[in-house]
Amino acid sequence: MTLPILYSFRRCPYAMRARLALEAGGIEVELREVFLRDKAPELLAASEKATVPVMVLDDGTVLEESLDVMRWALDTSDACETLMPDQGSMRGALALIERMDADFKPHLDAYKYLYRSDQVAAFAAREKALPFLQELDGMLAGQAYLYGQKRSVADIGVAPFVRQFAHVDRDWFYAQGWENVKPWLSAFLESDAFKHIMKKYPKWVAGDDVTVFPPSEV
Ligand SMILES: N[C@@H](CCC(=O)N[C@@H](CS)C(=O)NCC(=O)O)C(=O)O
Repeated sequence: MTLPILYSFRRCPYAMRARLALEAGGIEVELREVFLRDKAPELLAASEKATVPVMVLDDGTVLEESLDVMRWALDTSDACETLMPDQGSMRGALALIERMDADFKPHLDAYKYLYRSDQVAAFAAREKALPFLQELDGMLAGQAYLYGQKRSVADIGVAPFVRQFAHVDRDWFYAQGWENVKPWLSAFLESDAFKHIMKKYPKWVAGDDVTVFPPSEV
């Protein structure tokens, strides 16, 4: 049986959420670790835009967006049940992820990329990212996860980006209020699922043995 192929990059938050959704559904794929500065020709042939993650299914279908990989995992496995919010709806949880991509991620990118070269601009971008974090903090009041007391698709879709935001300047991040976001992020970082999907792999080249993801052990 041929497995779907997942082109992935360990540290990419989009690839993380795709891997988390696959892991939640117990879906096995052939993982091909990509180096962004030296992308495999096979990735470039499968996807013109060649961002990660990219998933190539058995029938040749190519999923070029992390959210499409997540939706595919929800549709084809137990992930739909495992990652179903216990408050609100799956649709609402997915909409939160889309809103994060549109309203938070651009400011996160500017903050991260300008941090070393232009702190005034970086801090202005950081300021613009704050309303979304404050919204998350409000959602997490009195509950462990964004949509209740169980992990849902929203948590795995959003947390990798909050991690990236926190890591730009950890001292500053952990000195802020966000009394609900901080424990939520810590629980995510310490979760078995996160450890499982963060296993390190060497760069894939054609001819390598197949790497099956999720790994049987971390
Ligand atoms: N909208 C895409 C964005 C994916 C994305 O931008 N991934 C980054 C890495 S985190 C990437 O591949 N960038 C292209 C590059 O660096 O060449 C998704 O959700 O999958």
